[in-house]
Amino acid sequence: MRMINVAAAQMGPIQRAEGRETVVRRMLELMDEAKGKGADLIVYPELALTTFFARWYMEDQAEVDTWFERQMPNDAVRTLFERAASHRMAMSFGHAELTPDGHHYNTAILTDRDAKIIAKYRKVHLPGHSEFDPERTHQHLEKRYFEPGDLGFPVWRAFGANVGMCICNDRRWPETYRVMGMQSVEVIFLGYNTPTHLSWIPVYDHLADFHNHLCMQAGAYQNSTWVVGIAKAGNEEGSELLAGSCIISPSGEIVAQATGNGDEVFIAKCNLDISRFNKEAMFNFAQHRRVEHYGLITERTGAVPQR
Ligand code: CDT
Repeated sequence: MRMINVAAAQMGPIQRAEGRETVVRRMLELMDEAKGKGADLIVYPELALTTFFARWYMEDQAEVDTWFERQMPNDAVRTLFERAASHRMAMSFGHAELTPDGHHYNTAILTDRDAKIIAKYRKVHLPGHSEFDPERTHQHLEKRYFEPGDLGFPVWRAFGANVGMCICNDRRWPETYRVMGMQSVEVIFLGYNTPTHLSWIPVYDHLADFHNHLCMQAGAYQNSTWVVGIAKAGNEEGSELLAGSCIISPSGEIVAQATGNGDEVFIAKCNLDISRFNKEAMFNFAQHRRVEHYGLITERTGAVPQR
């Protein structure tokens, strides 16, 4: 049986003035706790090293760039990599990436059990807007500060499994999971920073938790894969972020879940072999997909109403 003990490391809020060193200390505590629970791998949220800076409008690019990592690993996270290697624990976390040739991405990495980076994903579906919006109590300027990821949705062979990653808003799009499903993905790691109140369209605020689980559970079931969804949660700079971190089995069921909205580790023993059940039955793609009818999905971006 192919088993992997996955630790979900939900993080509480990170305030703007909180330096990376302080945050890394929190991440180390979570990692040590995960080690005590027997974890093989730990998953942290999107933009795990800083506050969700896209809520602030900034015009000075030099200031914006202070939120980005120019190298990974770097001095600020060195201890995290060292501790992971000494625990023989793989890890995944999100950070803002500034490449040597000046590109800005919302990125997640995956390391092996020697803390060597073996996979990198760059967020494809960037939500929000690119200019200051006076209607909003908090901005959501991901389209201003990041470029859409240029790596697609790869699936890597690691830990005896087919592993994929995506980030936050990606989880709301069925295409995200299906492209990985087409590569026989068995476990997906994803971190999120989700404001519970969207001031410009508050109509679904009360359903934030439901929608979070709905899309991840559907993605897991329809592609017969484990999904590990990890929040940065709680009140960050006056913006309330959703909690609800969870580990979802290929059946679509939540098998482990955070209990609060702060720093918290919980674990699930994920049997990768059960992802075969529906890969060979209900969602046996080779037998049942009808690609001749799916063309519009890649031909069109926006919906065109019928006349
Ligand atoms: N970080 C992120 O992608 N958050 C989005 C909220 C978008 S509201 C403009 C999410 O889908 O959770």
